[in-house]
Amino acid sequence: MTKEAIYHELADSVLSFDADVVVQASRKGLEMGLGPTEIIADGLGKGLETIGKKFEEGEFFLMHLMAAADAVKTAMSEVLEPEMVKTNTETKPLGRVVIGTVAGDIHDIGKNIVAAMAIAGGLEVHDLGKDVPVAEFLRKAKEVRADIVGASALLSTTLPIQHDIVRAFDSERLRGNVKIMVGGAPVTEEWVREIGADSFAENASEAVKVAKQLLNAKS
Ligand code: HCB
Repeated sequence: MTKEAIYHELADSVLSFDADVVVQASRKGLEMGLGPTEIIADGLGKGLETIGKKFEEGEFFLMHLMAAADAVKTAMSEVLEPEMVKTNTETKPLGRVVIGTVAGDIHDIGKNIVAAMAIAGGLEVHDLGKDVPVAEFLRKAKEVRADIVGASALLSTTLPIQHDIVRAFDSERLRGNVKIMVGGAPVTEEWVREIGADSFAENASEAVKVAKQLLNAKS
């Protein structure tokens, strides 16, 4: 079986809206030698993208988004996250990351993947969950003396909250110590420049790479 064929099978499994089918396809992906990030980025993520498009076009409804998201979350917690975390061989964390999905936004699949990959990459991760107020990002970052804050946003209506986060850290004069990495499907490099964030990442492995670059730049 080619890699492409497994990617197709993974993407199609999401369109079954059945957690067992997605779990099975993910296990098969691992058995065939794919890494958990590949399984998500090139397989399950493509399935979610298709569902998002069909939702936009009116072919699918909210219940479809919810069922697909539940199925992917099951595969992540049962199969993929444990695999990611297994690869962490660091004994001392390389740096501290506070991460969350911004206020008004409950899309947390991508953020969860970034958090799991960051742990696997040897970072100490404080996951605030979803729908997180700006003040909570600030409070937690101060409490744990975070090096990096990761803010995820998936909606055009919640994207501006990333700007609010940058401004909040600016006004508390924390930007020297805390680097801000934004992410989520609608985030572009242009947006990062516009709001004055430190960086962004298109996917979870990129996020870990960027986080390590930000840490190196700090030290
Ligand atoms: Co949702 N939804 N949704 N949704 N949803 C999107 C995002 C649309 C694009 C679908 C569409 O219309 N085409 C759309 C947004 C349009 C827009 O604003 N321009 C949309 C909408 C409209 C809505 C509702 C408003 C629908 C409604 O109620 N009428 C509603 C909003 C609820 C709310 O948040 N207040 C809603 C609800 C839902 C759920 C709950 C049913 C479900 C989310 C479940 C969950 O997350 N627990 C859902 C889903 C699943 C989606 C789609 C289909 C998939 C999102 C996803 O998980 N992608 C999405 C369609 C799409 O995005 N194409 C659709 C896969 C992950 C892996 O990608 O980009 O999140 P990611 O993360 C990447 C990457 O960005 C980066 O790394 C991750 C891993 O590789 N990254 C970071 C992410 N965060 C980072 C942080 C960092 O610091 C660094 C990197």
